[in-house]
Amino acid sequence: MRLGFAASALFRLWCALLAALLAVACGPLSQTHRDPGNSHEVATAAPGGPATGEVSAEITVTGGRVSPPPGWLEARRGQPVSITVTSDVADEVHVHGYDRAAELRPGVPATVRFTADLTGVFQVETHAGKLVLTQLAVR
Ligand SMILES: [Cu+2]
Repeated sequence: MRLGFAASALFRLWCALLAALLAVACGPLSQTHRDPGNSHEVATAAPGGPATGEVSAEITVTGGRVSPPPGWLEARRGQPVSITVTSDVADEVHVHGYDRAAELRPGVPATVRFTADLTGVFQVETHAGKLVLTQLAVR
């Protein structure tokens, strides 16, 4: 009896913990949430040149539609990345893994800039609209 109670209390504690973890999984102040994605596909991509210049993307969100349609943004490790997003509604753009975010005001372009020092595939999304803007592949 005693053991059963302890076990169920532990179970409930675990559930609460898990729920808390899930709740913050995509919050603006969340810890890095890295999506491994199809990293093997990236590995088979054609090798790029030296890490020079800036990799940049300009993305527009209008009426819940992403333009250009979500694709890949490829960068070499160490390359500077610049992602500019213009949304017709207030939102937040978030680069997973790098955990960079920028506030989006309606019609005002916002740019997230960082150095691609982590390899992998990272989703770039909006939080309110829950739209995938692009996938950043760093190798
Ligand atoms: Cu996110």
